Amino acid sequence: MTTRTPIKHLAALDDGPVQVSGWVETVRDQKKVQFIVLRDESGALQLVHPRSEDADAIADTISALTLGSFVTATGELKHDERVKLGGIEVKIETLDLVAASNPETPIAEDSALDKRMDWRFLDLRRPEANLIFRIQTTFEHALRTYWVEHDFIELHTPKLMASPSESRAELFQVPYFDTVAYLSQSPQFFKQMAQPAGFGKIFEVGPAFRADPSFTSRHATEFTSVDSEFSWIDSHEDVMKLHEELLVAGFQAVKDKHGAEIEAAFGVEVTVPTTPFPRIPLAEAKDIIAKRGYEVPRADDDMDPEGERQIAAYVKETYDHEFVFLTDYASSIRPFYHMRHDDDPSITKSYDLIFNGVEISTGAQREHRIEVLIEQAKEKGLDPEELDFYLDFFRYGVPPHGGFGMGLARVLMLLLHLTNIRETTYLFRGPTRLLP
Ligand code: AMO
Repeated sequence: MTTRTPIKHLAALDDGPVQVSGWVETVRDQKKVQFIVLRDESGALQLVHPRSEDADAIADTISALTLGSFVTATGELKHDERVKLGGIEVKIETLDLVAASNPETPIAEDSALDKRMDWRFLDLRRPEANLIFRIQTTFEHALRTYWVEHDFIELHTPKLMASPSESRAELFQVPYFDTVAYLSQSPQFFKQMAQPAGFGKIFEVGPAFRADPSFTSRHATEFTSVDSEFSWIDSHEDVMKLHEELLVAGFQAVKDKHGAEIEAAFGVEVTVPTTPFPRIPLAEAKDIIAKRGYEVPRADDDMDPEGERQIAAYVKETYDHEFVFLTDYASSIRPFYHMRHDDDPSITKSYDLIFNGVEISTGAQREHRIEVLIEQAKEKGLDPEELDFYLDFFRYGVPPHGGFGMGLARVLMLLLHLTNIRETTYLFRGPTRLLP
């Protein structure tokens, strides 16, 4: 039984004997005295060893230490304001080399991102990387707490499917006994199925797969999708309300718990967004950015990444807000399951949520009237027979409902002003990355 104390708890202890474990970050091997900076998951600590004139086994161990090795030390904790690292140090009494590291460290602080990804387990030893996943834990926990307190049920929908879940584009196909299966691109159909199942309000945080061959800073072939879906809505406005309340809960928790650390590590002040977030119909957003001199260079009615940055800049200047809901996307560019406006079927009751200039989410009210749904599927060139299992949900009655899907790594990237979701994904998956 070990009596190891996490490093961050040492400062609160009185001077006296302690045991610590972690990996060796640096060694200063001087003639009279040796220093080790030891790091664990909670912080860093200076260990000190004054060399003895006689045979000195501890000194020999320290001299032979390779950086990154895991060690356990016991010794005397001493508070001393002169110690730069937290005002404490531990004078070594015993030192055990528990697991030695290869002497050559394959990455350095300035290594290229891709190289760091090759050695992700070493890259993640950086305290900022460790912090990112603490923030993610806090954020997800706050969202879950919100959902649970509001009577949502957590689901885990299957990721092996008999049909595409979003579209034939970006679809992974896998051999499945005598047939083929597809990897789920989104829990879309199954989160909707929870409505005729009578669950009322559900959420899921789970993997989604897209066979997207592009190398951008915000696309992965596997990502964590944060999804929610609920019944008895009047319009997509209700979905946006839930969405913004969840984000406020998540950001508040992150700010409360990590605000100071985030400022120190990333130079970013976390802003808890005010509600309601600005909402701008897409057509209006395009007019606004056109007036700012940017015409979206697309043949269809969609927005592009530069347009998203432009409208975000406008919203920041005008409303001092980091978020904007772009609403009412054209039916021509939205999936068949999005509900269209009664008075103008050329636009959908849908939105994209933009955070600091990048899309983090899509949401909508869904079409729940079976005849309309079939018509819309046909119009999109889909075969209703292939969708029959999904259409069946609606043949037995489904109340008005809606929901959203949100990319977790994108939220973290934008929250911390990082430039790539590879930094905020534990193990990134892309077209040329399946390792580690
Ligand atoms: P959409 O396809 O817009 O909508 O995806 C929702 C959100 O998921 C994230 N995302 C991705 N993140 C990383 N890499 C990718 N390749 C990737 N693709 C998407 C984005 C995006 O905003 N079923 C709908 C959601 C719904 O209507 O409920 C859907 O999947 O942050």
